[in-house]
Amino acid sequence: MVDFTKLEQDITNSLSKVTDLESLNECRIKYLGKKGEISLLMKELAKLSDDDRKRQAEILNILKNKTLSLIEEKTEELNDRNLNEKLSSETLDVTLPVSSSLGSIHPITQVIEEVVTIFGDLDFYVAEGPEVETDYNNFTALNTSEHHPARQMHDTFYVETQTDNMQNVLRTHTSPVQIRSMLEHKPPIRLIAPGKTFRCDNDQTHSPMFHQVEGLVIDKDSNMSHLKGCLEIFLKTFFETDKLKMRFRPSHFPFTEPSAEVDIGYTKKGNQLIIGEGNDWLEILGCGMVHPKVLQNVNIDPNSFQGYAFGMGIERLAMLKYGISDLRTFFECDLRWIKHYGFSPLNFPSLIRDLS
Ligand code: 2U9
Repeated sequence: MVDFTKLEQDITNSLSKVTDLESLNECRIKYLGKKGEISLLMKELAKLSDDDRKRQAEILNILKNKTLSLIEEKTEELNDRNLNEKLSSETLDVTLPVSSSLGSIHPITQVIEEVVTIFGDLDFYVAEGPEVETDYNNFTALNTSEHHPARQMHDTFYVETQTDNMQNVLRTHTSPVQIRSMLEHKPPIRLIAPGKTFRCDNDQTHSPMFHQVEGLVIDKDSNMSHLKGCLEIFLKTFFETDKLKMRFRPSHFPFTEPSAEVDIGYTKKGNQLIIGEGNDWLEILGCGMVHPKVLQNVNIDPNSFQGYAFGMGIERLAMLKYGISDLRTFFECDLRWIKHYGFSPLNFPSLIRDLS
């Protein structure tokens, strides 16, 4: 005769001692698995007389259900305990000091942030656009003729398209952002467009991917003196100097007329460049009054509106301000380089200065 009372005590005892899900499963197998004690007793029922089978089956069913609900209770208890342990071990102590292995800000990001801050103070907003552009937005709308050298294969990355009637390119400058903005918004316009640009060129002084920031102002009476004043404030604030020698040299761009290139004075002290003073000149940016044909291309009447535009390379600004001598190091992802030239994300410099 089976001692059901003892079996029930064994089960309750074993389950009360269980402290983890693995031993709980072992317990379940021991009593309820295919060859478990309760399962085997169930199989033995067939051998009993009708009366004994009925009586023992009833007891076994009660025992089986009791075991199942004890296992369910235990599973819930252990899951709750595991969750609480996990939650308390993952608690974040926000009062702990900042980790010393914090990453740093890449000089390109830093310079873009500085440029955006300065032009933001001058009431410019930031415009963005796609890096894959139509040939029309990148060249045609900007008065760059079919046979302009900038369109040649060796300068431009052409992107394969499904349709033959629309050629796509990787933008060679951020100017198409301004084309899109002028098509979307009526003047007055006052924007800067920072971002990645691409040209099929790769040597010591050229990278196939580089960064530019361009600016555009369109209003009823914007003129060359506004352009000069704006660039002077920008350059003085960016290079953190009130003494800044500047000169405008006549130049040519298809999208501006007249056009100019801007140089700033510098001198060398040992290995260091001192920006602003001295008798030597560094080319820093290009600019001009927006060509009337460009305005016409975006449905702005050149007899009612005029504007100025400028463009500069972010890498060049970073190299001059932070003494980085090799363009290629910007994109080598060398951890030692970024540790040396990178900026603390917690120490963003304020560039707001009183230039009056
Ligand atoms: C529109 C109209 C005019 C943007 C301009 C330059 C001059 C320029 C170069 C500087 C260094 C590019 O990175 S670089 O090689 N850029 O010299 N960019 S005027 O003129 C525009 C832009 C958009 C609609």
